[in-house]
Amino acid sequence: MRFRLLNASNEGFYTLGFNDNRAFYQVATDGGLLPTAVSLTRLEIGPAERVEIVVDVTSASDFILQSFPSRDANNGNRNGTTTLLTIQPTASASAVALPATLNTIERLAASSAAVTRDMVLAGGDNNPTINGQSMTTATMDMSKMLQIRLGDTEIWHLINRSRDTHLFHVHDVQFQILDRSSGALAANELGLKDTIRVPPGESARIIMHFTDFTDAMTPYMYHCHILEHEDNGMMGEFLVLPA
Ligand SMILES: [Cu+2]
Repeated sequence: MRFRLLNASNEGFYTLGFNDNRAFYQVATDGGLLPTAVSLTRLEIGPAERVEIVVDVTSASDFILQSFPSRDANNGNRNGTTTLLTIQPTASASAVALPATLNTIERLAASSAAVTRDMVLAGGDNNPTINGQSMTTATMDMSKMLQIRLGDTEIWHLINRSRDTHLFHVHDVQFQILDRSSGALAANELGLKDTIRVPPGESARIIMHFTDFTDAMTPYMYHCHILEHEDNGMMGEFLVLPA
């Protein structure tokens, strides 16, 4: 059975798994299917992230999709185990093999980027900033928006200098995660994303290609998807302009 899961919490993280620790497959991220299914027993999902999983529901007895205690102590810490869904298999359930290849995603090379921008995430819960700026309605200023040229590939270097985990979210495009300061990317980070977890003290680079939707008057947003951070100004805007 295939499940589409959205973490719609304002700030809470979920560490998903099953009560009998059965393995399941993650098959998709925010922006669609992964190249191949990834076998897991636990899957962390932050605010606004989406995943799709496939689980074999042939079973002699009921089993439970639950959230386990989170390792993320900074945001929405969940210490307990929470029941999310009890699955009651029926006799007619039968297993089907997953395809070996789910999707073909051409990896964007760092060398293809025309522009690299640093995005320094700093401040506390009440005064979070991106590159020293806190966006409020008073500071919304068309002349200060990032300007992105249609057709360009850009790298954004997300540098977390705060004590919180942030969920950096970009409108308009899906991006690829290029790399992380913490080490090699996990197999389930090789899909298309629009929201990325950046833990405190770490950095990550994302790469994206702007192929459509120019408008000189209507900006897109980028922001932390922890709503308390977003609402306190951890947000910025960009315009996509004709080349
Ligand atoms: Cu944040």
